[in-house]
Parts: sequence; structure tokens; C-alpha cells
Amino acid sequence: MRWLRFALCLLSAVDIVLIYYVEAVDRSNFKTCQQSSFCRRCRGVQPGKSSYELHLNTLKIEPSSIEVEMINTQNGARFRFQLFALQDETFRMKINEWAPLKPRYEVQYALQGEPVLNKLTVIEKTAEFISVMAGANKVTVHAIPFRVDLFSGDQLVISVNARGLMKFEHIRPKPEQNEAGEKIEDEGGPHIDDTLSDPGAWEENFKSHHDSKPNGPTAVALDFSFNGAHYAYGIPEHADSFALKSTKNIDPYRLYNLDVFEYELNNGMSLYGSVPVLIAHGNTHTAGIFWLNAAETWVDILGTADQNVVSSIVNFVSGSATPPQVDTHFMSESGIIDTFFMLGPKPKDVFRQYTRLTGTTPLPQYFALAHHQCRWNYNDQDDVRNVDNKMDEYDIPNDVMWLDIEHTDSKRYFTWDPVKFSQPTEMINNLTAKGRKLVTIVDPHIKRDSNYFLHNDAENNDYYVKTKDGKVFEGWCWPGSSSYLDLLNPEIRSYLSSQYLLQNYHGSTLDLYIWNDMNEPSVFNGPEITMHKDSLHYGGWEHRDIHNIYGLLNTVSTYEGLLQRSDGKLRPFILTRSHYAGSQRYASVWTGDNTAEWGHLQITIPMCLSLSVAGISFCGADVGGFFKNPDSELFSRWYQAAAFQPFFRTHSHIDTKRREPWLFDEPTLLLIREAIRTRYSFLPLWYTLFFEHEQDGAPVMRPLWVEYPSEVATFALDDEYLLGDRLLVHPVTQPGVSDVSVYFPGTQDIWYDINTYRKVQGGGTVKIAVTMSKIPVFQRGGTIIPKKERIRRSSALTHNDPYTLIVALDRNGSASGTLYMDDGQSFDYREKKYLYLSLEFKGNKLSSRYIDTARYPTRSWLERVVILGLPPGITRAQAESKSAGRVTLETTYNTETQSLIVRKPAVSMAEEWTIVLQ
Ligand code: MIG
Repeated sequence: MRWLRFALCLLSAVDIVLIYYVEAVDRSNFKTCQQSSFCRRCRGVQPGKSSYELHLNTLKIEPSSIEVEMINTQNGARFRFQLFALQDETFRMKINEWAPLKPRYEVQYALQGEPVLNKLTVIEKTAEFISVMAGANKVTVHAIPFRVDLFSGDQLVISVNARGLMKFEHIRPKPEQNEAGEKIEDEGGPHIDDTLSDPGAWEENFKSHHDSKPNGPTAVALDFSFNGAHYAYGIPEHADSFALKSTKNIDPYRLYNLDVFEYELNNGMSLYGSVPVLIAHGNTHTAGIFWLNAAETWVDILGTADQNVVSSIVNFVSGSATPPQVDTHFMSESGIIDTFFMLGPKPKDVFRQYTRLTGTTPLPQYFALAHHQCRWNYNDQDDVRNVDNKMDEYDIPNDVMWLDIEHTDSKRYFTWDPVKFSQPTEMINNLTAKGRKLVTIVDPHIKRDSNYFLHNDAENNDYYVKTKDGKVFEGWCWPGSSSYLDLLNPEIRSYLSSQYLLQNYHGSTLDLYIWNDMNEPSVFNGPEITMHKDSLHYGGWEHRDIHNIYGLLNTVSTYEGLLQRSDGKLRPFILTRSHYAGSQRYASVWTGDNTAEWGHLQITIPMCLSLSVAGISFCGADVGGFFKNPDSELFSRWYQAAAFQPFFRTHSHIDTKRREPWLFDEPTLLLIREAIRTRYSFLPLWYTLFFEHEQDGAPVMRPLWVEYPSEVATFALDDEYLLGDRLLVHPVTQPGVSDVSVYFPGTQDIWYDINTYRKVQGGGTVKIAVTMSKIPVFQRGGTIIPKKERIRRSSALTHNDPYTLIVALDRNGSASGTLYMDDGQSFDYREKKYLYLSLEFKGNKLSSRYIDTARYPTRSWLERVVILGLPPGITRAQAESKSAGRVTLETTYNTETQSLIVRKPAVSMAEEWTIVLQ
């Protein structure tokens, strides 16, 4: 495959595609655990009595932490163990060498700041263990062998090194070689371990690539057991089920950011991003860990998390089996052990605890939640103009046109093809006249071309990543020979940021936003299609140490640039392919190069759920599938599914057939149009959910168990999810079906079909009939959803439009919800220049009240209220607000659906108001 990649660079784009099409993923391009020497070594550690021990006589107690010396009795290596109590039921554990020969990398940029400490109290201390309390949690640290038990209240939630799989390879001097070329091993301690006998300890090869490993073996590994957990989730990015599978007989899940061609489904191979966050959930408790390490990482999932787990859970719940438990084993190639424990106890506690560490997604601009139209490539500015016009002609709302790599002048980013895109500003202004935006792609590889200002700047200022020998690193990518900015260096990042300024990015305007692709980084002729691990970065760090944050650093630069470009006024919008923990603060993420197949549509749900529970809520997948051509049915179903996923963008490979909706037959065009229009009608809900996400960190697209934590039947669902706590979404992701089986959670809950208003009782699976136009989505009784039902060309044009409220009653005849609005684009909302409303229906009275002081003077008013699940008997309604006084309203009751429509209450949304039914 590598020769292929190489050849690709020399061919025209069209030829490339022909080659793509005969390929599935070429697994031989990517390492297995056995082919990665550190993974082999770490996985080879046998469970049992660990050789790591603490010397409790060295214990130091600080107000928020304890510190103890640790020793590996096998070889005498010494370590520093630290435990920190953090705010909000969170702990941090660091283990590093006591006095490493060279410093070991500690990850930067993932955390949003220094974690806030909490007070810790020692409650018991013996020669064997020490117990401390912080908040509601107790932590017991055992000395011989080393083990840490973390309790939430009385419940043991996480045990560290309970299986004894810890391995911390201290840095050693390179053994000298004797005359025969054999290595002379000198461990310098009383015992030796088997680390050095691994043939890959001091250098290793993969295919034709050599890794010189100047620091030798430096792996760190540790096991974590989650007591009472039925399943573990998270550690994206993988094209696999949401509930993580047992890796007992297969490779561990791999976290190493890679550009994987035509990725396959249902396996733990690496993809473009890595978020080392794992959430373990059981019916009594939720907890999580964050393994802060940016090197190549593998994660084994052991214990009861296997296919049979459901039956064991059922047994457990009925009292006939041992409590469930999931064991995990994290293994990284370098760095230190730095782990955060989020102790819950409820799912939303864990999400809040985690996002206090790495941040939440800032409220996106309103347009970013709307529909995006992309293709590799829109050929020229006329093509863009035509597609844009056709959107209007066919009444298909669209907010953003996207330009892929072909828009540049010979793959030199920040430039425009002088012929095809000769008038970029005019092109952008054509779009903005309709309230639309443009996104252009900026990849991190830099064309080595003396006619390219960026390359010249980088050469002159010594901005490129270096090889192990200190020469500028060169690799092949789209432009041919390329080099890569050393983004670990803050000065180089700010250089890159400055390229986004309007005066530097010629032809751009404030309505142009950015797509960062290929930022794993992708290097066509590099090992595993990426950069050599022994390449060197700022501060002397090896690429090995920081690989998984390269994409994060790329988006940090872009974000800063876009922020500066508007003097900090406008919210940046960025889409990134590579990501790490913390990327949610800067960019949205899409799942890369998927395929126009039903399986790829299905996997969008578990992939985005995995990202969501790991802090990345703004997730989406290429609508229609990137490779190959979707047929009408798949394409329509994909739009319908994506209309209810956070990031909603159509995209396709350069050699696929054009697939703008009007190129399909009329029924298909109508289905697609309807799906997109449905999305637009729900934008007020999306916007409110993202605002709330920024506050509390709970995923926008969320697994059912977040709202129904003890409902075991929700734990392993891959085909449905919730939006906030309001909508249940179960898209049709199979061909030729006339019904889908939807699990409705909550024995006390009622669900309402959003189209028919038909009621379904929660607590079981129900078959829902699906015609081609049906998107199975249900509103939870007890919630209120804001909508805007006047569909226009772009979301910006709906800014002052009136609202519709859908009030779905619970079994007590009540409902509540929220509605958020602001200017849709600026950071003024950080100064609370917004309107955040609490909507409540109780005792036949619907009211709107300010949650915070109203500081956004909206012109929107209330156009309609629909009340679902209302018994007959209401004959009239009356609205009351300050400026309009009391007004009697028209109502229509539908006996069949038990729904009442209140027409034109016409109260201003800027005021508090009440509507009374009589
Ligand atoms: O190696 O820019 O995932 O969305 O269209 C392919 C061309 C490079 C990969 C991205 C895809 C994009 C394509 N890029």
C-alpha cells in the first residue's frame, strides 16, 4: 500500500480514485500489537503479584496530595507516586521516574488549565496502606504490592493495578555492544526484568521503516478495574460498537492517530483521532478515567464485557450472580502515568467532572448547526455559484458551501487556484448575500516550493519538524514533497495562526471558516502513513511522545487565528479530522473517509456516541458516504439520520458521481429536502442543547443510559440515542425495511411520535412502521421543544422568525423545557447578552420565565403552541404578557391524537408570558 500512496502523489486525482476503488483497508499497513514492541511487552505481563511497591516510610502529606516513593523490585527502578485530590469528586494520580536519565514527556494543551485542587485528609495509615478522604470519596493506597482503591461513598468503584499489570520502563543508558555485536545488558539494579530481551527494545522495523529509538524502551502500562460496571465506553476513535468489546481474543483497541484508507467496520484499529477517556457504567454507578498520554496507546478490555454480558447482568440484577466488573489495561509507548479518576456517581456527574478538566465545546455559531454542502471538489467559482443557486431553486436550505484541496493554487494552502477561483471574495460575498458561509480546507503539510511564501517563511525561520539527525523532515503528501510545521513550538503556532488574518489570507473574509484535514499528520510515505516516531520537535521531544496531540495543536493554531481575525468577537468554526482530549474546545470532528454502504451509515451512531461520551459532542459523518456512490434509498436514509446528528454535512470523494439532491429522481429529491427542512425546524433545540452543553458538559447526542442509568436494556444500544433529554432518535439504517424496532426507555415515561403525535408507553420495544419519508423520532413526555417552522434558504434568514413550542405532557399532565437565543455568532453571550427561558406547563398553564436576566432583545414572537397528550375539554386559551395584556386565543383540539393547537399567541419571546387553558 505504501508504494501505492507514493504513486498516488504522482497521478492525477482521477487516476487516484480508480486505484482507491479496488482497495479495501490494507491491514498490512498498520501494526498489530504483536508488531509493536512495547505493546507486545506490556501485553505480555502476566496478572498476579505486581513487582511495584511503595515505601510508605517516605510518605509526604500535603494539603491536597500525598507523595510516596515507589520501587520496581524486579530491577530496583525508583518512581515517584503522587495522588492529588481535585474538585468535584475527581482524583489525579501521577507516577514518574524518581530521577529519569532524561525528562519524560508530560502532555500539554489537553487540559483547559491547572486542575483545581481539593482538600485531602488522611484517615488511616499503617505500614501496609494509607487511606485518604476528599469530598465524598475515600482512596486507599496499598503498598505491597502497589494497588489503589477508589471508593464513592462505601462503594468500591475503581481499583488500580488490581491485576498487577503495571509496567513502567525506566529510561536506561543504551547497552554497549561487544565485538560480536551482541548487546551487553546492564540493569544497574539487584534484579533484571525482561524488557531488554525484546528484540524491539532498542530499535525496531516496520515494513521498510526503521525506528531508531534512541531512548530505548520507555513504555508505561497499568490496569484499571471497574467494580459494578457492566460496560465500558469511549476511547474513540474506532469504527466499532458503542459498548466496548472484550479484547480477550483479539487485538486491544488502538489509539494512534492515523489516516486509514477505506477503514473497515467493527474492529479496534486506530483511526484519525485518539481520546484516552473511558467511561464505565453499571446500573448503580458510573465512573471514568482519563489516561493523559499522547504517545501510541493500546487498551485491552477484559472482565465481563463480552457478548454474554447481558445475560450475566440479568442474572446479577435478579440476584443470582457475582457483581459485574470490567477490567481494562492501558499501555503507552512513552510519557508518564498521569491518570484522572472521575468518580461520578451518576453519568452526568462524570461528564461534568471530565469536562472540568479538558473543557466543553463553546457554543457554535448558529449556522454551524445547520446544513453544510461539501464535495471533493466544487470545481470552480461558477460551480459554487450554480450549486448555491440550485439550492434555492429546489427549496433546499443550506448554510455553508465547502471547498476541498483543489481550490488552492497547487495545494498551497491559503492560496486560490488563479483560474478556477480567480474571484474568491466575490464568490464569498455571493454566498453571504443569502446568509451563507464558505469553508476552505487548510491541511498541515506544506509544499516544499520556493514559490510558496509559507515554505519560505518556514525554511527561513527554521519552523519545520526535524528528522532524528536534525535535518528538515520531508514527506510525501498531496502537494508532493512536503514538510510540517513544528506545532509544539508556541511561536510557530502563532505564525500559523497569523496566516488566517484577513490581511494575510488574501481573498478571505470574516465569513470564511476552516477545515483542517490530514492532521494526524498524514504522511503518504511514512510508517503507517504518518511521521517517523524518532522525528524531533521543539524542546527535543520525539514525535513518539506527542504524536496524538499534533492534530489538537493544529486546531489550537487555527482557533487562535480565527479568533484574532475578528478581534475576539466572532466564534470560530473549525472542522478537524484528527483530535485528542480537549479538541472539543476548538473544533468539530467528523469521522473521516467512510463509504456509501449501510454498515457505514449504521456505525455513525456508535462512533458519534463514543466521541460524545469522551467530551466531543460536535460530531458528524460524511452524509452519503465518502467513497462509492449511494443509491437513492441509502442516500435518503443517510440524510434523515444525519438531520438528527450534531454536525450535518454532505461530502463525497472526487471520483464519485455528483450527488447534489436534484440529480436524483424526484421522490428522492423530496425526501432529502424534507430531511434538511426538518433539521432547520429543530435548530432552536440544537442551539439550546449546545448552549447547555457548554455549561454542564453532558453530551448533546447521548446514550439512553445517561437518562436511564439503571435500565440495563439501554446499555448496549447501537441504533438509537437521545438528543438532550428530549428526543429519542432511531433512524432507519437498513435497506428495504417497513418497520424498525425501537426501544422506548422509562416505564413511567410516555413518548410521542414527532410526526403523528401517537403515544408510546416507555419500558419496552415497539415496532414502528416506516415509509420512505419516516424518520423515527419521539419526544419525551414531560418536555417542551422549541422550533422554527418557517423554512428559509439559510438559518441566518430565520433569525427573527417566530417560534413554535411543542409541549409533550407526562403522565401528570406536566412538561418543562428551556429555550436559548442570542445573536447567533458573537462572544457577547459570554457577557450574558442572551435570553435563556424556562418554559413550564403545569395545571393547564404554560409559562415562560427568564432563567437569567434578559439581555438579548429578540424580535421573535410565539407563533404556535402544540400540546400533546392533553385530555379533551379545553375550549379556550388566554395569553397574558406585559405589552399585549390579556388576549383570547383560538385553539383546535384533535380528539384522535389528543393534541391541542393554540394559534398565534403572538406574545413576544423577549417578555415573560403565560398562556392559560380553560
Ligand atoms: O487523502 O482533501 O478525509 O474528506 O475530501 C484524502 C481530500 C484527503 C481526506 C478527507 C476527505 C477529503 C480528502 N482528504
